[in-house]
Amino acid sequence: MSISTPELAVAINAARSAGELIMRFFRDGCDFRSKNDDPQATFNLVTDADLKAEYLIADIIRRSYPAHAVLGEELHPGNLRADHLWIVDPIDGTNNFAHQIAHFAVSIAYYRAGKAECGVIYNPAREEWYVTARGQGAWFNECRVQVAKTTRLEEVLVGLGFYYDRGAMMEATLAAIRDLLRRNIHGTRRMGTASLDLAYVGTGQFGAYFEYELSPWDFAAGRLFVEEAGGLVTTCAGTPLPLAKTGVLASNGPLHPAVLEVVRGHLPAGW
Ligand code: LIP
Repeated sequence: MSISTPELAVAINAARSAGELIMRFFRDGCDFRSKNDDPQATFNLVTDADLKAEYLIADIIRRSYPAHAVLGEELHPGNLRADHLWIVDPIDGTNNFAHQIAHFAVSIAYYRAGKAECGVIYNPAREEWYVTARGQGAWFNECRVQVAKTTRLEEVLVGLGFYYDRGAMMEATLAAIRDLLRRNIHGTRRMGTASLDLAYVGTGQFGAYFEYELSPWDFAAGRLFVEEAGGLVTTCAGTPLPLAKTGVLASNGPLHPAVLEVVRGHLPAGW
């Protein structure tokens, strides 16, 4: 790898170890269950692999940085205002994983004083590493990458995601898809893994990506990857991205205004 920081080395080691554990579950098949208490929203899934992987990642981080805070999707409440904060999604794309679709990732990011310093997004099913560090660029499997160069929506794919609601958020997303398709984009892609969607903006495979509601562990590493690849990441309202549950809009930069006009235009009321 042509970039390195002490924290990035720990993140890569933790991602590799978690990936080995996750792939054992993936090959053997893994029971899943709904996270939601709401019987109507049974599609927010979790597996034993998520839980064991998050324990393993946190343990590896704490062996090097015992005083640092860890925020993890499944088990670690973490303090978003901690000076040294690790943000972990042990399996981003759990629904894909649970249904034996090999498109999921371990996402680990390190933040210092509220700023992203480094991150790794690792798809163990395909041995794909998306690695970044502040000021050191965005790298895909040892190759430095950059966002798409085009200024025209008619030349790109746009990634997107659906939050777990089946109400206003879903309707807003469907309306935004319709308007983007009417602008003659090459197509939309709902791949089911936000961190990899953001990585695809960084590599130029997507011109843009949006989702009206994500958690910090979904985007903590991917936002830095996009920015280090020369792109732009904001909320779906076009404001600076907070480290909180929020909508996310990422692009190569030149396409941001056009995609923002569509996405912001359909923002659910009150979001
Ligand atoms: C998922 C994201 C996806 C989003 C899902 C879910 P998880 O993360 O990667 O983009 O649409 O609602 O948030 O829950 O699989 O870690």
